[in-house]
Amino acid sequence: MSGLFITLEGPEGAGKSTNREYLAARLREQGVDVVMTREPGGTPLAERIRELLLAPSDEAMAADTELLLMFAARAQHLAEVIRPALARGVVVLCDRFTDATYAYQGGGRGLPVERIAVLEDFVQGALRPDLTLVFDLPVEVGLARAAARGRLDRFEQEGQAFFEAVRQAYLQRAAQAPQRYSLLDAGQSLEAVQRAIDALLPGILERCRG
Ligand code: Z5A
Repeated sequence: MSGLFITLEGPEGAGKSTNREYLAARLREQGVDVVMTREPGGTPLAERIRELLLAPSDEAMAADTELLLMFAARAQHLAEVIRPALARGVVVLCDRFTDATYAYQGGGRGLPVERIAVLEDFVQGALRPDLTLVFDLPVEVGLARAAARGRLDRFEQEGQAFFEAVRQAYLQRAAQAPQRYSLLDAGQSLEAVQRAIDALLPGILERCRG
């Protein structure tokens, strides 16, 4: 038995967490067993690494340190949560995964894609998400939503150019493998975004049951 691995991606304030809850509720209504999790984080140790990654600090974090911490947290998360859930046949809904590394550390920080790919293969083996929902929206809209929450984390303190590069990296990845990615216009009202998720549900349910 093998579950389904669904990731939710996109820039700041795109609505990933809100819509992860929504998709989980729709799937559970249909009797599907769902585990919700997030990255960086998802286990106590990985959440401690998340704190290191997100806390603003006087010491600038080297881009490679950031990259390795992302994958260290991911290795723990895969071992403790994701792989066991998939082995039980559960649907895993994960708020961000390795596409975020390609977008933020690759697109945003400018690290070579090949370096990320080596770590991806090392940490994940052959495991890749079955489906990735990319919530796309203009950078300024997402940043305004994030700013409305108050104190900014280390990533949210980056400038517009960083987030434009992140957005473009997501769009490029989605365009390169349209069979794995579903691109959603997250700049619309929440109701409209959730109608778009509803439209994806039959296909997701078919894959859960197939
Ligand atoms: N990161 C990385 O660099 N590399 C990696 O490999 C990974 C992560 C895995 C933490 O992620 C940081 O880690 C992240 C990238 C980096 N950078 N930052 N910052 P995170 O997922 O915890 O942080 P986040 O992206 O900032 O999450 P977020 O801002 O909470 O965004 P969200 O989950 O997409 O949005 P939300 O919480 O569902 O919604 C935000 C607000 O907008 C909220 O008030 C909603 O009610 C509202 N909202 C949502 N949708 C709508 C619509 N459609 N209309 C109007 N208002 C809406």
